[in-house]
Amino acid sequence: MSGGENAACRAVDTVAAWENVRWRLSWAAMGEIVISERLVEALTADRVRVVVLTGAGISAESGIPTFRSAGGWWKSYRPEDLATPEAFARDPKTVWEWYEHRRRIVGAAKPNSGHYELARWERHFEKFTLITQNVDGLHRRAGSTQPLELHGNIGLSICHRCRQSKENAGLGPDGSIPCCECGGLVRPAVVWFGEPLPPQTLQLAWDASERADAFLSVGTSSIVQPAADLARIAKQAGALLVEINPEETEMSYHFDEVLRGSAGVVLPAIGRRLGIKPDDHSLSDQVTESAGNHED
Ligand code: BJW
Ligand code: ZN
Repeated sequence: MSGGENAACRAVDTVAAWENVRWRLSWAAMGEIVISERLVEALTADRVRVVVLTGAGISAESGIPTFRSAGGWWKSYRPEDLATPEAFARDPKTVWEWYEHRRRIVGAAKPNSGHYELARWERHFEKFTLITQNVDGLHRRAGSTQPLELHGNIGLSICHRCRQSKENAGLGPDGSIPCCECGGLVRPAVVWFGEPLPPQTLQLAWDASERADAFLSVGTSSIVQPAADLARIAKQAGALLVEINPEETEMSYHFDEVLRGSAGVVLPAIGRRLGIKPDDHSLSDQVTESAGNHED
């Protein structure tokens, strides 16, 4: 096929893809979440491997601010002042104050119906991987037992120099920065820009994405790497790619299905369509209440 024909085919594909998306959007605008037959078929296939990647949007309905949408942290603060190793080296107190403030928000928050639905999915699907960019621990509190936390956990702390874990560390009442025996400063156990993700966790996420039959991207702007790449890996491997987000993202066009709505509404709607029983989730928040990562 000539280059010109290739371009023409791509143009037709583009129009068809946008028609598809527009059709879905028009339903969403009418307040109805349309779960396509294609998605139902994919999720009910024998031994289907389901991967879900979540971002800050799934916790928005729990009252935790996102980073980039309306009211998000990066609308009022610069990431380079709060979420880089350079910022911590320059002004550890300001960085700690931001994280202490966020720890208080997370501590007061409760998982929402989106988190609980995904905990049910873990029990429902034989092969299910939950990957999250969130550091708030709400998936565990909702009952998910093995979320792959790509960006760490805000409730935990480590030494910035020797990486040793530290129990219950935080800013002192006088504003002093917690210190390690090695002389290094203690910091929240999260991944900042320019830092590598925990290699084992990333590898597990990568492997699961490579093997996924259905990959659902929930409440993320799909901007931050390498997390955003997982959808691309899944697509290359032939997975059905689904985006759940009330807003369009820079990556929306690459998804096979776009469900415009909040995670707390759309995920349970999918669950109902699949016949996944809404069980009593009042237990799980009590069982895994601690901010720690591996309590179960
Ligand atoms: C709803 C909703 C509702 C609202 N329901 N949805 C290639 C090109 C350019 C740069 C890079 C590149 N590769 C790597 C980089 C650098 C960088 C990067 O990606 N930069 C981009 C900004 C371009 N990446 C890194 O530095 C990463 N490290 C790395 O690559 O290391 C390499 C290395 C190897 C070896 C040695 C050394 C280095 C690290 C990334 C760390 C990200 N950290 C943060 C903050 C720290 C944790 C914390 O304090 O919480 O993680 S940044 C912030 O963004 C946070 C999030 O986890 C992450 C993703 O954000 P997310 O979840 O998508 O949130 P939002 O706000 O963006 O989107 C929310 C969405 O929800 C919106 O779309 C809403 O519409 C939606 N929504 N309500 C459903 N009810
Ligand atoms: Zn140390």
